[in-house]
Amino acid sequence: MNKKKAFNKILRDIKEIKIQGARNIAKKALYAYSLFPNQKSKKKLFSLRPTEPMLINVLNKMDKEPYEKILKHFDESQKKINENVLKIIGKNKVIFTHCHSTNVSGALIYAKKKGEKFEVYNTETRPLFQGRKTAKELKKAGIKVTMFIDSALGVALKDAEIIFLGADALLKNGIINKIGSGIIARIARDEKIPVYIVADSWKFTKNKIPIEQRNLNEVWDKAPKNIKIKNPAFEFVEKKYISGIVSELGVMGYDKFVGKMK
Ligand code: RUB
Repeated sequence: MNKKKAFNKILRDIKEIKIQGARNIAKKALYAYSLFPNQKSKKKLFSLRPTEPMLINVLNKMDKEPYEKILKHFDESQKKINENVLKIIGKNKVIFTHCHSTNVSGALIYAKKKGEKFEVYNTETRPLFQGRKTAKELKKAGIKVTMFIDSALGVALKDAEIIFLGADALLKNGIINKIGSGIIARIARDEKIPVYIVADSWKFTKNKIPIEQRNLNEVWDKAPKNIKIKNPAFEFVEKKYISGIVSELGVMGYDKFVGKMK
């Protein structure tokens, strides 16, 4: 495939959510940008997924550092995140997660390899069912997984002892992650279940981040006219619901983490 075709394919795959999750999007966008490192392609890549500051951060880094060095960060950071998640899994037997996050799945698979004994409850994550991706990945690694429909998450959380959620954006006063994360965090607070955000610090931004609204057909294809549909892909979770953030920088309270980002 020639460079132009490869660039356009990445653009399309990101736009059509064939490439999903903050980290995968940032990695692929970084590669696309390495093919055409100019302002025009940067602008195009920035416009694809408005709720993904990691994409913006890595492309901006490319103006100062070589591609290979930035690329290395993803794996090096994941290794540290894995070790940090291992520190807090403890004796928790039932771990709850939502959607598909490479930061979360990677850390759980690592913990399993290290001999930790736990099982995972997860939600299917309509309308695009990213929960199935998580379930398949974890199952393949030998982790017992139980999947729930999204509206059963109140029931699923009754058994959960710890919650790991990924993040698309880390902001000063909280995080943005897949739609559903907000209600999970609120139930968790009522039920006194700790919520940890497992995320690379390069997802942090001081900018205002819009919530991406996705195609309405995802919710109801050929819906009757005059029915209004909304399809927000993500939502904000205030820091008061977050027990800690697990990044490559360690496990810390939210304010301490933000302090390190200054
Ligand atoms: C994915 C999602 C993930 C974060 C973190 O949403 O919300 O939790 O992006 O993922 P979508 P990662 O599937 O709609 O992109 O840890 O892989 O960066």
